[in-house]
Amino acid sequence: MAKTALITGVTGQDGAYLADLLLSEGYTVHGLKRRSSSFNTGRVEHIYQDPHEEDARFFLHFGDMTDATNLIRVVQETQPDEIYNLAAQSHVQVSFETAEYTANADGLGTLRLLEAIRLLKLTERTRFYQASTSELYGKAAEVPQRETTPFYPRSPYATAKLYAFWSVVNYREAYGMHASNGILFNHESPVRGETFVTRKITRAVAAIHLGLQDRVFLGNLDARRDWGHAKDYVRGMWLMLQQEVPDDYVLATGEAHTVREFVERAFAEVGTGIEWRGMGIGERGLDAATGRVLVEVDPRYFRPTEVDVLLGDATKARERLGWTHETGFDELVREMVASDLEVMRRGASGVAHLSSHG
Ligand code: NDP
Ligand code: GDR
Repeated sequence: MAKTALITGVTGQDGAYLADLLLSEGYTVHGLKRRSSSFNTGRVEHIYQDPHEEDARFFLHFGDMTDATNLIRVVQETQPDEIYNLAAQSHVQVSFETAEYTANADGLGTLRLLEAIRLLKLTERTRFYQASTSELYGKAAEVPQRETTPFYPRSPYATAKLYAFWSVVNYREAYGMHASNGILFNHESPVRGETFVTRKITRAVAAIHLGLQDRVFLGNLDARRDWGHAKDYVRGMWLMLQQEVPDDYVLATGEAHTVREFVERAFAEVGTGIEWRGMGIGERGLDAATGRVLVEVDPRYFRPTEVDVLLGDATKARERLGWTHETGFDELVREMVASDLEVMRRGASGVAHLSSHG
């Protein structure tokens, strides 16, 4: 029998890649989408099917993680074999401005879904994946971080996700639910949200190269992240729910780079070398050939508390799930820059709205 999955956050980066994967595995896929005054289904447009079509296997439902009755109804209607809880206010810096909302959507939202499964007596049937995060490690006690590394969250986003993480563990232990946490390190793609640092950089590189933008303003250039490709990571999510026993797993590449290195690598894709001048707030990145300023540090992108180094050890996932990443750092940057160049050349991405503050 073909399986049915419910994906919250289906309109986001990971939701779109996961929906693709599950449809290719023969699933019927239901996705939760928010009502928005503007179009927000661009990432899943290529798989959208008219629900009236007889062979339709992809369906969208309006919903919100802050609305328990809505979540209960959608779970009841769809009776999923698997729920992937990817919906979240996922921007760390924004969470400092919207702390209560982030706690509600990311923390309590997860609890609402777990409760929906319990109330609808689906604990035996429905497997649950929680989008946990390397941000839980925050000011980490060890490098690299693995499943046993203690958590030390450094933002309202991370504290909300901490609540969600432990709710999942508790429902697993209390009710025997097949509920797993994927502790995923940063993963990116050409459809990464435009205000996360990688996509902000690759869009800026494309726009600067095409003469559409002057320079890009960034925050902490010294932060180190373990960046992988979203396509690889959604496969790991799926593998977690195919295991007999639920558990928590780190997914990571095992390689970390600074934001500064990401900038250099991305500009190298368009043949531009970067020379750094100054330090801290005054630091600037110059075109090595012309001396033109292309990168400036703007303290408004500094966070009240920063996560300095994230580097993951995915040994457990490799040994138990057979998971490993396929796309390396250079390939990831190349794909993102190439995609942004193409999108901007086609003029398809609201180039008129581009601002150097991204
Ligand atoms: P995105 O920000 O791209 O997508 C988030 C999704 O959640 C969007 O579909 C968004 O809808 C939806 N959403 C936000 N708030 C609500 C709400 N209140 N109710 C319903 N839906 C909501 O994130 P990613 O795809 O990058 O990440 C997926 C998940 O994985 C998130 O939970 C994130 O925190 C987590 N994560 C991500 C990592 C990464 O590096 N990408 C690493 C580790 C964890 P809309 O499109 O309308 O905004
Ligand atoms: P992160 O991703 O906070 O790791 O969370 P982000 O790309 O926002 O930041 C990464 C690092 O880059 C530094 N930085 C900047 N960040 C942004 N957004 N904009 C800038 O201009 C800028 N300049 C420097 C940041 O300070 C930070 O150190 C992502 C999200 O997807 C989360 O949902 C997820 O849980 C974690 O990854 C793992």
